[in-house]
Amino acid sequence: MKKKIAYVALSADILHEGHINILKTASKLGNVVVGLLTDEAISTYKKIPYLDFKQRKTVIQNIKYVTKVIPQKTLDYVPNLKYIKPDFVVHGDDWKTGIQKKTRGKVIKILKKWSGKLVEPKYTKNISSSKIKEKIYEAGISPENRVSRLKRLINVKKIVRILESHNSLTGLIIENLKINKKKEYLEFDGMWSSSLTDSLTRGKPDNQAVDYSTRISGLNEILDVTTKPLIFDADNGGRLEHISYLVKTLERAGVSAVVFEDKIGLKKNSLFEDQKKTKQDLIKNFCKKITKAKNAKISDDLMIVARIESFILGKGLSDAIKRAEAYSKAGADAILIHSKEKNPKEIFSFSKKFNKSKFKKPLIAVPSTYSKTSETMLIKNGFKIVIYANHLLRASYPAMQDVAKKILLSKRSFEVEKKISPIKEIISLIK
Ligand code: SPV
Ligand code: MG
Repeated sequence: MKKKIAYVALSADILHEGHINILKTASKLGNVVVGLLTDEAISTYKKIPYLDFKQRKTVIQNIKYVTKVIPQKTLDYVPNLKYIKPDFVVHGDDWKTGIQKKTRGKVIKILKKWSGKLVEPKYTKNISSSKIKEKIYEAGISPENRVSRLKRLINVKKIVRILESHNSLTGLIIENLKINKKKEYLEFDGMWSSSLTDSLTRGKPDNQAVDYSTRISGLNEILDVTTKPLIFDADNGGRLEHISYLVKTLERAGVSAVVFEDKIGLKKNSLFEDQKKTKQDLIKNFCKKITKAKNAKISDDLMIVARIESFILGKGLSDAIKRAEAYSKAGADAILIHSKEKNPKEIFSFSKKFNKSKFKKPLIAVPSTYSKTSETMLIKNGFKIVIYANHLLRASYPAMQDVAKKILLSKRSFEVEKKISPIKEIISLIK
């Protein structure tokens, strides 16, 4: 008689005795087929796994209770169950409540079609991958691990969501904010170290008056208390001769991507209307910078990003494309195409063309002025990373100004109490 089949779906990023218990139970019922959740499937409801699909597969298929491993591409079991028609599905009884309740209902319904059975061993108490992961996060992250996370996110997520961080507190907001909205799990994937907000928080203009050493010292403070990847805005990188030192320092700190912009001369923020005095670098010279940066880094995972300012300077699409292809050939791992228009027309015309090029690389958008453009639209138009480049600073400035004004006018602080964090909350914000 043909041996029965028992199906078990697993993420299996961090294995513990709970998993083994499930697999052992399943193996007593028949041949165990593991539906191993793909990185993409996992990223729809929690952080991407530490180990990628291939690594997790190697571990699982070598467990003695397992007969076969197949990918499960969605959280929903139904497509795989329809395909395999297992006699049993085995899952810990913890999913009877909480977010997995619906998935469980669907499993029961589909199993009925071929008289399959759901077997639910008692959940192993006091052990869960999430708890182990929390402990790992508390211990921090190695620079190597942080550097590599951005590339993995690009491979797994439809779009990688980055928010500006100008100090440790803003880093912690990005690190910890999680929202479960209906079926969707939402979080920021990483941080943007912005030259604009790094300058403004120090009361200086965004013209490189704040030197790299100062910025890197702030950066290290952010990295001290976070684990998510960080993209560093390096302006134009300074002199060619200095670029390799900058890249090495940033890599050692754990930065995942360094963005160089193709402008020369005294730096002026790209969002100013008047760009008359701003000059763009020669393609040839900027390519040298990219190559220099590429040669300086040690890890394959650190991304060198070329930022194109053609649209900012009123040059057209063909100039932007010509530069993108040259920078990509010179070794850029991604292209940031900047714009200060109110709508995304020009950057979408760029992505349409560049994504057909044989030199195509992942595209980054910075929708500061075209903020009506949604992530869905960016995905549709072929962008892989979105950077919200200045929003936490822009949020805090009017709030602080308002409170300062009110105290001045009221000649006491009672009137602002309702608008600010209660003392009780602020003193215990950092545990
Ligand atoms: C920054 O945030 O510093 C940037 C983006 O470089 S922009 O301000 O638009 O130039
Ligand atoms: Mg900048």
